[in-house]
Amino acid sequence: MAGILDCGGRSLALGRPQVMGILNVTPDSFSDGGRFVGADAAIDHARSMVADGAAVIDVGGESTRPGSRGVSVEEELDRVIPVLEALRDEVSVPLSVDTSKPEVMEAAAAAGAGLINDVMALRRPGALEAARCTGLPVCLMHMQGVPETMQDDPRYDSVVTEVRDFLAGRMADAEANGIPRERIILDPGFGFGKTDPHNARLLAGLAEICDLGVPVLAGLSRKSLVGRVLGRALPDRLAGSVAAAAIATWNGARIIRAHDVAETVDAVRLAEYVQAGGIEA
Ligand code: 9MG
Repeated sequence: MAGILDCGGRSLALGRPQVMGILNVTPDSFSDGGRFVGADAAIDHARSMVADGAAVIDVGGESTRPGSRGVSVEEELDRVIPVLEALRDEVSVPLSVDTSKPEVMEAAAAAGAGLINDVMALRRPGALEAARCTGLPVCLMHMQGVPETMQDDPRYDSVVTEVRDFLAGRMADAEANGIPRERIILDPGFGFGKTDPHNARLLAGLAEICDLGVPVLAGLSRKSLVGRVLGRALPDRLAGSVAAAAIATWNGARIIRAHDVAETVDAVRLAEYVQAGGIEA
């Protein structure tokens, strides 16, 4: 299992669980759409997430919330590239780019991204090749269907087994295409083509995904699972998101993707401490 992940020359220390701060530069993301679209607002927010303990910042220019439609390559480039270029001089932690498009992967790497976060797990034509050429680590996420329709009627016979097998297959494909295992992160994709019971089973069974032997990323922050189970509207999902982060950490996740970084870092550190039997990291 990874100790230090080389993110284009910046280190992500995965010897302990870390928090990835979410920076959506989209006008329509599900929980913070439009708030950080301008480069100045994005930089301020990234700086404050790093001060709160984020070990990596994930910059996304296309919403992947249920029901959302994609944007063009040009639109996505216009949103993320200026922000990455500005951020690389403003924060010292690795920058991740949340994209499925090969053109954006390559341009983002040139603009300072050190990690590719692909919710399509490099399934788009040209994505495997683009990711390999950047030499950057990649997060491969599971999704059943596409964002526009993925929540219509997701079905599995055995969700944990199917998600694990899919991720193992994508990892094998990446390795066969020149992306070494040491550069791979896996993610079960909470909320991406899954009902609440599917998400619950995946969270409880996360250790089976971790058994694939590479770091696992979990993203549950402010998601509908939290909202529906607890009966909470978007502004009131902090406590549920933090609880989900603690459970994911306890079950082996090494990177927690979160909006509310300070609170999530507390939850992750507490889970880590208890798991280590009360020994400080
Ligand atoms: C972009 N994005 C939204 N939710 C996500 C999740 O759960 N994991 C990853 N890797 N990316 C996500």
